Amino acid sequence: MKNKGYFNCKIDSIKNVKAKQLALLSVPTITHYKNKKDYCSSAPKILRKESQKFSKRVGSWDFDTNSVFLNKMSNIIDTGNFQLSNNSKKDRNNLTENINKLVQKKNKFLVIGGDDSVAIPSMAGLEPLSKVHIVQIDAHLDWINKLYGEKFGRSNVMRRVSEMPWIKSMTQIGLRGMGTSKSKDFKDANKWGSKIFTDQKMMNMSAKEILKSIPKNASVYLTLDLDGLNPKEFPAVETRSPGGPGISKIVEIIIEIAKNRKFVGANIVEFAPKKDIKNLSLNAAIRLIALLIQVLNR
Ligand SMILES: [Mn+2]
Repeated sequence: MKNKGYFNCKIDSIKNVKAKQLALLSVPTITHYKNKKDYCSSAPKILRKESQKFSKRVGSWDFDTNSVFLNKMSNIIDTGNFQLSNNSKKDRNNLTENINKLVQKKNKFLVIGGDDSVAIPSMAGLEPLSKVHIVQIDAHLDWINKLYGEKFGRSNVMRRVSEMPWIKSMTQIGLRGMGTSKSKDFKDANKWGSKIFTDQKMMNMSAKEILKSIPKNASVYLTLDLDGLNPKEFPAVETRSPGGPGISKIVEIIIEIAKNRKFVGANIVEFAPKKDIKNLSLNAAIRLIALLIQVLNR
């Protein structure tokens, strides 16, 4: 029997993705910090398998998007598991090249990680768009230049992205407590022009208000680090940061972006399956992936 993809969609090579189709990419962690263990490379396979249990819901009413769930199923292509060599630079370039080709063909895409380091080569692939706004949801700033001798790891994401000429602006949502960022990192983010909505700042803000930070004529890409969510709703992350936006807030933000901006793609990263509690996060991740597929597949 032929293998099935997310929600039982078709699996095909990334080279065969046709015009206007939505491409799903499953990418294990590419760039590890030295001496840090791998905690989320198993995530894409677990999420795909879980999503297949929901394939019976195809045709159900989706209350998040007010539309029929997976109405245009044939438009969704699961491009299979991204294969890694033992050379992270080569793997990053390979991912970037693949995404660059999709973007050139105007395909929308969703990257399912893997840890947050996967977001760097993904956003590098947005180059053909020339004017991109990044929305990052994360408990952490991720503006560290170099950590444990590495510049392309999960804490370096927004700094690396800020250096890409096609990334013109960014909104960072959900920051709280203290991570590994220093005051210089925060100053640099501000100086660059990042619009920062800390957990405290956004607490009583609607998604519409937050979206005012996003230029109307930009292509919008969402980088969703799941540790940005309240760990009481999403415990399966390596670093649990108490507080933060819940699933409903994230859903609201995604729907607003999809409705009012040019939404071109997203990545969802940092699901650490072993840290889950009674499948709470697994279910939440499926809801978010389903939503992203729904809104990107229009
Ligand atoms: Mn994070």
